Parts: sequence; structure tokens; C-alpha cells
Amino acid sequence: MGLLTIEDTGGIPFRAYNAALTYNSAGIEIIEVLPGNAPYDNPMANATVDNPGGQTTFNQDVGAGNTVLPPQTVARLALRLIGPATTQYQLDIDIENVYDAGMGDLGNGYNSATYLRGDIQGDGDVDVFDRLYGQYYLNEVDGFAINDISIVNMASIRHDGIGGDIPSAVDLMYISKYRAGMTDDYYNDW
Ligand SMILES: [Ca+2]
Repeated sequence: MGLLTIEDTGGIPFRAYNAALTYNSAGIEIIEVLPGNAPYDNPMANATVDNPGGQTTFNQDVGAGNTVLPPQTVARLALRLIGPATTQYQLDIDIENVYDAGMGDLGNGYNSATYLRGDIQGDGDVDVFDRLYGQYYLNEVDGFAINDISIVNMASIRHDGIGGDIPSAVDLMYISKYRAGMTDDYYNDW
């Protein structure tokens, strides 16, 4: 799950935006575009999820007279990693337009996130420390929090079905199995 937040418009309230995600579909799959915070709670009405094409677009206009001052979360992204443990994939997030009360375009913003399936620690590889960090998180050791790990890298190790992926002890077990050569690079049992 990733938050999509419009951070700054130079102090100008906005009423609408367009966003585009681009990604390599060998490694990243958008499951669903989910609501941001009200009134930006319906990005899915105009969402087009084209995973084979590696592009997802969505937008929302909250209507005349309805503006919000950033920072404002406008969507949440349910995504999963489908690539191997050996390849990093980048999600490019482009807020193409942000419109003020009079529908004047305030310009765009650009952001990216890099993922590696299984790299819970977030240092670019999959090793024993990733399992350790995952255990700290599941056991809430010393206040270990979601911000201390890559939750997408963790939850995507084993897929949990259409409801989206949940980080669990099963994901951690498959790090060990992968490291021991008991799975392929996609965490599938041989
Ligand atoms: Ca790692």
C-alpha cells in the first residue's frame, strides 16, 4: 500500500488533479486504486489500470467551490511485486496536473519509488537481515514500525489473493527457503 499525497502547491488550494503511474509490468502490478482522504475519496471513478501496458491513470475533481490546501492524500495504491528477488523495479509517480479553484493548472510533480521483492530492510538485496527486520516488525520489537521497513517488499513475497497482500510470518519463512535454495527467484517452491 502506498499513499499518494499532493505535498505543495505554493500555498494554493486545489480542486482537481491528474495522476499517472508508469512501471515495468514484469515487476509491479497495481491491484487497485483506493480512496485518499475526503473530499479526495473517489480516484477510482476515473481510474484506468493497464498492468500489461505498465500504466495506471486516475484523477478527481471535487467540484466548484470545493478546494483543499496541501498536503492532501488523494489516493492509496494497492500494489504488489511480481518480479524476482534479484531485480529492482521502479514505480514512477507523475502528478501531471493540479488545478486551482478556477481550473488553472498549477503544474506538476514527479516522484518515484524503487522496490525489490523480499528486501524488507531496504538495502538492495535479500538476505538474513530481511527476515530479521520482518520479525522485528511482526513482534513490534522496540517500537519497530511500518516506516522502518519496506512493507511492500515484505508483503509481496508470497501473494495472498485478490484482497491484496498482508505481511506475515509466511513471507518471512519464504525468505529462508529462498536463501536455502528451496524456491526459485520468485519464491515459488521448486
Ligand atoms: Ca535486504
